[in-house]
Amino acid sequence: SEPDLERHFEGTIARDARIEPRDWVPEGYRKTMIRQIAQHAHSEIIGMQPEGNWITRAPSLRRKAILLAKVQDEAGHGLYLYSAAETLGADRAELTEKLVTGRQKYSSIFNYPTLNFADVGVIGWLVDGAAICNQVPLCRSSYGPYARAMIRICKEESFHQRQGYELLMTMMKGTEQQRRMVQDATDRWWWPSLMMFGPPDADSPNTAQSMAWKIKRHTNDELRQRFVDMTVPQAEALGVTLPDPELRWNPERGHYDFGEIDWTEFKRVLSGAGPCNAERVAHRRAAHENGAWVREAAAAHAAKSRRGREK
Ligand code: FAQ
Repeated sequence: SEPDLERHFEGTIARDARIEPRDWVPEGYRKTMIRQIAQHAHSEIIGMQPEGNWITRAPSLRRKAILLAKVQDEAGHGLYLYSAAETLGADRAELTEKLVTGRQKYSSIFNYPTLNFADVGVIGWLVDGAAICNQVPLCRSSYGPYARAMIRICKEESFHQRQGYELLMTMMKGTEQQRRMVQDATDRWWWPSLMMFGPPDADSPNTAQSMAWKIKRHTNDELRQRFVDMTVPQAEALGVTLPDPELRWNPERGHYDFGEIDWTEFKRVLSGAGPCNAERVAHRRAAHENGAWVREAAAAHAAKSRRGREK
């Protein structure tokens, strides 16, 4: 009966055990989980574009091989996240339809352009760094298929972060112009990276419920602070300046203080008016349409094999 199912669900959450696809879940939990997983999957897929832009122009075979591997990993992450959403009853074709018609979100960060090759390094360092910070706690998320997907994704994200940092270290040991490129890319990506963690806790409509359901383990502001604290020493080791005059260690709090984030910019990007929103969605839509024949052929092949087996 419904109260029994509800008690079982609440008990599973309280015991810190995982919810599995066979388990009954309240409709709100299902909706929230599908929303977060779908947005996450879309982010991985759209996130292939900014760096994909540099594959044909990587400065060496080594850099090209690394970048290809990274972008392919992102496709893989998107695919198993879509599979995780399917275990909750979502339809993958529908999720893609929602993405290409602008009805479902993906991370704000991927609406910024990649202007030079240092951007590839800075995306690895800051964007993947922020992603790891946000996603390591999600390995303990209450929904089993999502939590397990996160374990492998985080392992690959740490490779991505390392490749970015190593690329930047190399550039910083290079010419004056290369050092300027790294500083310029850092200046452009720092604030958008902080926005990846979502709105401040006071303006985050989903946090309280997602924490109660143990989907999220920390609030947006907690994770943002953790990221700042982790990144400042890395910037020092690299020899770049983070573009925030208010950034300083606060011994009383035991954390770095930092300046106010431009939330109007964040809202603008979320509303679709960021520098690359239209381009990213149009590119994804074109790729989806151009791939229609592959889906049709795969479906025809599957139907034919099924008929063969039934004979
Ligand atoms: N961009 O109430 P909250 C990657 C939305 S990493 C766009 O705080 P919530 C790896 C939010 O969804 C990036 N939308 O929401 C990679 C909600 O929308 P609604 C992907 C944002 O869910 C690296 C509304 O605002 N990572 O892809 C953003 O509790 C390099 C209100 O916000 C994940 O998705 C934003 N930045 O917390 C790939 C991680 N922030 O209600 C390629 C999993 C918030 O209208 C290259 N997701 N919104 O549907 C999460 O941890 C959470 O969903 C948060 C947001 C923390 C993102």
